[in-house]
Amino acid sequence: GYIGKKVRLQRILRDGKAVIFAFDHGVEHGPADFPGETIDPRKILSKVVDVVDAIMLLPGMANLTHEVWAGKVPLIVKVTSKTSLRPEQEKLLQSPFGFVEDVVALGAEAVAATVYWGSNFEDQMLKMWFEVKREAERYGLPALQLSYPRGPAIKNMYDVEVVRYGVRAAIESGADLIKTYYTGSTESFRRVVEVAAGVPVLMSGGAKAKTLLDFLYVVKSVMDAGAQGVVVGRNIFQHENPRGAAKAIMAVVHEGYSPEEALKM
Ligand code: FBP
Repeated sequence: GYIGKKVRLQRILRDGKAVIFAFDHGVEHGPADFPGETIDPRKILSKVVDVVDAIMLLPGMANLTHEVWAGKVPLIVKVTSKTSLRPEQEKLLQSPFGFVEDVVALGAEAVAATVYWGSNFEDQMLKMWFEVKREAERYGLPALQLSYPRGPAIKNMYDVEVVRYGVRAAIESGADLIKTYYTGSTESFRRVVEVAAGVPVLMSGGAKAKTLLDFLYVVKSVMDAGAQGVVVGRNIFQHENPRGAAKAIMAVVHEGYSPEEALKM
């Protein structure tokens, strides 16, 4: 095959690490996630596009905001989603939210898709994932898997054994980048990274932490565990200074700054 996938991956992971700004919450959580001026996607994106390594958007938003991001930062387009308006019993399923062709047409460097491992809809989600994967391979696009174990048999989705299972399943299904949950400690996250067999592991940010310093400790911990970076949404765009928050996270991931040093920047 051609080497496009490798070339594009290098644009995202320039020094082998990456901070990706996730901004797909408008569908998954709805407008309630965007307080104050963060309701204007162009405003929030313009504050971080020259700071982070990549941004992850849904297709419509990527198209709408191209004047803000194009030429400034690599784009990752997510092609699965769901609203939280759907019935409870169907919340463990995401639906197709665009095609790999759209991702290429948007000028993106990678495609992203969610898999809820262990959900009642695992079968459907895998069909979606492999469809994305097949197309992505044809175009030389890396595929980021949001590897989220969630389902009736999973008691604690942050449990290290559960997260490890999701990561193992992600590499077995051909993920080129894996986004998964923090397991609560450096030691346990080291075991998560170990199971990825060299495929880059990025921690999923989660709800806004009490303080930025608290969040930077988590970022530091996953980097100490050998992870390749983080995918962060709310801890950046819900912060009073999104640009400052993004810069501090970058300093911990790329420069190995301590959380305290990063905060002082
Ligand atoms: P956050 O850093 O805000 O958690 O963003 C990461 C993310 O995975 C988004 O890509 C996604 O929209 C959201 O979290 C989903 O959150 P959840 O499934 O936990 O409601």
